[in-house]
Amino acid sequence: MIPQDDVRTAHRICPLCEACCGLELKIRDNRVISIRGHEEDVFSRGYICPKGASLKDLHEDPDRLRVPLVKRNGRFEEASWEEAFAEIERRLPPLMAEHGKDAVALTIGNPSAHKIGLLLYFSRLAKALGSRNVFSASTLDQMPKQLSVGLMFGHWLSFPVPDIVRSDYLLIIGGNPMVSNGSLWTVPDYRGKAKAMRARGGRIVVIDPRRTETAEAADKHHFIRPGGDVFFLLGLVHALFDEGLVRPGRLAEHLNGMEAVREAVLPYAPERIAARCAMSASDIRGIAREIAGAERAAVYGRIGTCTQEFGTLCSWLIDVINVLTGNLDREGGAMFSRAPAFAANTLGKPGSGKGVSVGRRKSRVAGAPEVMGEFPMACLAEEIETPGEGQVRALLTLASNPVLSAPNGARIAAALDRLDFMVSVDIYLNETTRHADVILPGSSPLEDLHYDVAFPQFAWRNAARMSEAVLPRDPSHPPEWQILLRLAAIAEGKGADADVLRMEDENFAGEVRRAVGEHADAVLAASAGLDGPKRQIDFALRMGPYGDQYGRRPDGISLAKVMDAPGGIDLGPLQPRIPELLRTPSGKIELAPEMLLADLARVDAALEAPAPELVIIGRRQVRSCNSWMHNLPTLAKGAFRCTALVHPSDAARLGLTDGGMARVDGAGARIDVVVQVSEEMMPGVVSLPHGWGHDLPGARLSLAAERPGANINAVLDDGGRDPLSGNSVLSGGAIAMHAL
Ligand SMILES: Nc1nc2c(c(=O)[nH]1)N[C@H]1C(S)=C(S)[C@@H](COP(=O)(O)OP(=O)(O)OC[C@H]3O[C@@H](n4cnc5c(=O)[nH]c(N)nc54)[C@H](O)[C@@H]3O)O[C@H]1N2
Ligand SMILES: Nc1nc2c(c(=O)[nH]1)N[C@H]1C(S)=C(S)[C@@H](COP(=O)(O)OP(=O)(O)OC[C@H]3O[C@@H](n4cnc5c(=O)[nH]c(N)nc54)[C@H](O)[C@@H]3O)O[C@H]1N2
Ligand code: SF4
Ligand SMILES: [Mo]
Repeated sequence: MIPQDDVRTAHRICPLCEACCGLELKIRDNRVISIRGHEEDVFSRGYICPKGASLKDLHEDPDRLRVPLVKRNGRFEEASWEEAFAEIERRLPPLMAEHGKDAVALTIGNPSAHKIGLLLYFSRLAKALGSRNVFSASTLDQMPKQLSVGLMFGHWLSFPVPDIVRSDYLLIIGGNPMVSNGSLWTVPDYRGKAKAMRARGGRIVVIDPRRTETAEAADKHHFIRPGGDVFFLLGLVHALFDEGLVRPGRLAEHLNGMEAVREAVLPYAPERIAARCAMSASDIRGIAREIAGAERAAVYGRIGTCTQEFGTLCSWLIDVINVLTGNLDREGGAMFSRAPAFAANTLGKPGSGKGVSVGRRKSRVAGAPEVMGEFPMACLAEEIETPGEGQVRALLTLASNPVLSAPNGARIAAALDRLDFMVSVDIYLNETTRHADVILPGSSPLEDLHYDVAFPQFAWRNAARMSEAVLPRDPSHPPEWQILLRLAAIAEGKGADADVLRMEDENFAGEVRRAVGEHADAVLAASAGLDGPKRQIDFALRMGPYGDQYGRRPDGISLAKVMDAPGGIDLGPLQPRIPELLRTPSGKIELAPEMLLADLARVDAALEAPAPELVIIGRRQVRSCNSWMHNLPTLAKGAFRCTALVHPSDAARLGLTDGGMARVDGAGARIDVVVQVSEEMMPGVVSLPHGWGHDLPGARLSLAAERPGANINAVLDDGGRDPLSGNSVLSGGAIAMHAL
């Protein structure tokens, strides 16, 4: 029996995926004894998945870096923070002085969205660097959706999400929330919500080249040829017009471009495009009728619809269907959250705004347009390799592992070796950071306070929650926000020992003055005693849509009130927000943005593209997260998971056996995989999870290296991109396969 009197309870929002579950931790002597779902959490209500419990393993992982590493004579040596920053100061500013600011590139990876210090401060660092060469996981993920909602609704983060708790019909395309726990849709316990929806008589339909866990738990599943979604969606929209099913209802007065959409989809009768997406015309028309006929319906698409050649068009068409059927912004349809802080669609003048623009710059080598201030991640290697004015010679990576996460990692790895200087802010010595000259360790999530900046902006319900650090931090280890500020100070020539806290005070004061003008002194006085992220969170909450406005709305919220509420503050179900949410210059929903209509020419050209005999797609798994959680014992145990799922007919044709090894050839490279024969697959399609391939020399991931798995991205072509968003094509690459 563990004596209970010295056990304390702490709460923490899980930073490992977009579901943002509230966790309850039991702690004794500053060691975690157990982690479970926090029943009182107003948002996640006790839900937890196996990854949440792995935060203990992550905290205790002996391979997790705790002190900086500096490479000397080709070998990493432990260094003090002073030594590490001194090394960066010795090498970075001279390089910037000699080669210009664009010579330093910045990559930002997925965990940055889940770490307040990284998320709130990377833009400070990017500004200090002043380089046009910024790359992030967004162009391996959701950039197409950001571009489409930006063009339609006026802001990059105005994603509509299914109002699943009141919906009657849900069409899920290329997403597997049962495993991923939702994405661009913060929805803990999708399983429970889907079950409740079906128990109410609601219907869930899934479109996916694999019969996924989500499909298993749905009413109907249709296979689709990978990359065929744009044809399917155009066919759906065509059918809605063709069969007189267009009824935007109250949205009609807030729309621009309905007629242009009708004309644009005329050529895409389901009968014409059906073969291209490997669905039947009658199924496509049937789905159109079901959506239109349902009382309240929502269409939702995720990774499968983004990581393809027509990612932006797919993302757009999904919301076009939500609009045309009157389901956008209505209860039970696809609705917008109203986040308590940091949401641009709650700030400024309601109802219109500047909208979004793209292509203000072009990448130097490929001429790829900037989107949201970034170039495509798949352009990183060529920017390092190609000599000339503006060549990238130094790189900073923030929680980013492109050697595994981006297509053609071998090329990226070779490019990283050519850099003059590389710094990584990361928690592991892994496939990417092994190339660095200096690694600055980020903190364990348990030692960090947490507030989700992004995810409440597309959540299933409105809420305000905040977590304090659960465990004390080693005082010599700066929090990530201070690491980024110090890097910014070095880039700005203020030196490695600059007073970053004072810089931050000045910065905050400037921000407050810009935001509230004459009231700034009162706000600054009320913020005394807070610093760093906490001060920014308090300001954002108090000036946000539910805020107390520093006393002007006394029943409004503040950071103190949120922290006092066990389990957070519930802010209610989603509410209709159009037109108030719109930030387009017209103040309307732009249903037919010019650049999207123009892109249909590419669709026409691709209509006749023959289907390759065999293609490869990705797959997420419950006990894994992207490229970096394979070193944690509770997740790594059990059956080997990096298997290639192959349909029995393909296995028979290719002579592959269940459990046997096979070689996959694609994009000029090859990987060896373990075969798993599975009826779940669409014939002609192979599924392999991403983020594996932990057998590269020089990494320090002892457990992951025992069963390294194969890297799917090695056999994907880094030239495949959606030209509008710059997003990589990660789905549907042609491969050949034979038994070994
Ligand atoms: N083929 C294929 N490729 C894909 C995908 C796919 O579906 N198929 N998915 C893509 C998607 S959606 C994404 S988001 C990307 C993700 O790719 P990345 O952006 O590279 O993100 P991760 O793989 O999660 O790697 C995260 C890095 O952050 C480090 N890290 C983890 N926690 C912390 C922390 O708290 N602080 C710091 N400083 N560092 C930390 C890890 O050690 C690791 O180096 O992969 C993409 N790649
Ligand atoms: N357990 C776990 N959870 C995660 C992650 C993880 O690695 N593990 N990663 C997190 C991240 S970074 C993200 S972005 C989200 C992603 O969240 P989801 O998008 O829900 O994740 P996936 O499981 O990759 O689902 C994509 C689905 O698209 C299908 N697909 C592939 N190609 C096509 C196509 O051409 N058309 C169609 N219609 N479908 C296609 C795949 O078979 C797959 O079922 O998950 C997050 N949550
Ligand atoms: S679903 Fe996501 S947020 Fe919830 S416990 Fe699992 S990893 Fe954490
Ligand atoms: Mo992602």
